[in-house]
Amino acid sequence: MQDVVEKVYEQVVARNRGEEEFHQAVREVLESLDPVIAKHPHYAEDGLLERIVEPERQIMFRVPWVDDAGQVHVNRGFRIEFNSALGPYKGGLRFHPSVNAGIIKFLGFEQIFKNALTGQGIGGGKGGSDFDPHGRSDAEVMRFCQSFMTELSRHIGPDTDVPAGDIGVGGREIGYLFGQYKRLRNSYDAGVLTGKGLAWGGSLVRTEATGYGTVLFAQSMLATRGDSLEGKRIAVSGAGNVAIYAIEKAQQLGARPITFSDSSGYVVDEAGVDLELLKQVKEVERGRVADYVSRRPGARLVTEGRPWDVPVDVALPCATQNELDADSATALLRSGCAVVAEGANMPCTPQAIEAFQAAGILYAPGKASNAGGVATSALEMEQNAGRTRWDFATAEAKLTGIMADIHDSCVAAAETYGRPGDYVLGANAAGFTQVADVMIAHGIV
Ligand code: NDP
Ligand code: 2IT
Repeated sequence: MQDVVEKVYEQVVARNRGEEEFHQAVREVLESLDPVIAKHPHYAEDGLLERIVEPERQIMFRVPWVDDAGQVHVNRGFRIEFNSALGPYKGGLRFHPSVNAGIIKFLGFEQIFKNALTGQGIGGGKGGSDFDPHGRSDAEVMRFCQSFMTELSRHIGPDTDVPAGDIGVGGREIGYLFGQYKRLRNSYDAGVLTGKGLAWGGSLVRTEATGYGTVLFAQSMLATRGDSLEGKRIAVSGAGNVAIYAIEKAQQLGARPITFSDSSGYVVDEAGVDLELLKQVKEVERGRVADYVSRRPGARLVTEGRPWDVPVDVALPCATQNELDADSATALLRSGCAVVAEGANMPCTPQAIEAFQAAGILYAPGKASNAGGVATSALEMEQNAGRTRWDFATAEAKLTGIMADIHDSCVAAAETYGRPGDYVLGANAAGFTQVADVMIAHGIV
């Protein structure tokens, strides 16, 4: 990295001790900025880099709640309002025991550039809690969400900060959160949360959007090499919202996804994933991947290793950060995998990304390839503001157009800065310059 950029990185590490995921996300963006700063030195003036790596506001709060047995639990809640240059803070809430300030900060930082790439006027934020919804009753999840929103409601609003789902937060949780917000504010501000139910302000296609968008991005990358997903074998990780709808869109485009996973292991189904069964097990029953295998002849459960050990043409990591390391990358490359598109946020380690780029395969960073989810959240906000509701085809056509535009702006930026085909540089440079130009216009704030 250039001296000026390296200094900013060192400051981030010194100021945010022990927050490795945040350091990792910042380093990836700053490294990409070398050619941008070299061409446009004004981006390193007036403390712009120092300002962009510092959240505008960080909120941390106690979340007390009572379980079904009457025992009191105390979790920690977070909301990082990272950057509002382009619009209200926007980004999901993650409920997972691993959540801490560094993880929420890395997610909030990535969200700034991802949201800029969508072109929809949304700033970057993220939140969550170390609460673990697994094994909790609906009543426990409801009481937790009500306690969480009791504090969060002071900080959010349709023009201020608009949370949505992420790991552990889906339609059920957004419902409980919205119910409590409405009660506290005595106001039906539908636009305060996205990922809502269809009967109370939600948008068609929001459920499918992240997974669909990731696969559409992979298809666009393949098209640059005159190829398509038709007939390709795909490894998917995760078995949640993003993974399920990545599998659905891949099947619609004629590909054959053969794996999915959760924290108990991964499933290999050489005949191709039975999507109806997977939805039944995961969305309806909230079960484990073993419940799929017990009902699907020919499928096997592997409890050691990762889906990346299975020979495939395309890999779609859709579970969590740093789930695909250098060894996994080597295994994928050895088996001939030629496309990696991230459905999750930062699932590939820096060493894995280096291996993919050195091999010259198509690799898309999550801030570009998984932007369809937040883009469709912005479409939900647009429908809420207009008190209107689009049909599935209209919403899906808009998502498809946005993903194509994101792909094309990554390609164009990579060319502008001298590394054609480098989607990491393309996404970071295109996202950064949009935010930076507006921050300059707004003055030193
Ligand atoms: P879900 O909670 O619906 O599903 C998460 C899946 O990943 C589950 O199968 C879960 O297994 C698995 N998983 C999560 N953490 C771990 C872990 N530490 N180790 C092993 N497996 C794990 O979440 P989503 O599908 O919504 O999110 C998946 C990824 O996509 C995340 O990185 C998220 O940030 C990203 N993303 C999500 C968007 C959205 O719209 N929902 C938008 C853009 C990105 P288990 O149940 O066993 O924990
Ligand atoms: O990481 C993400 O982009 C999300 N979890 C979705 C955020 C949103 O506001 O829809």
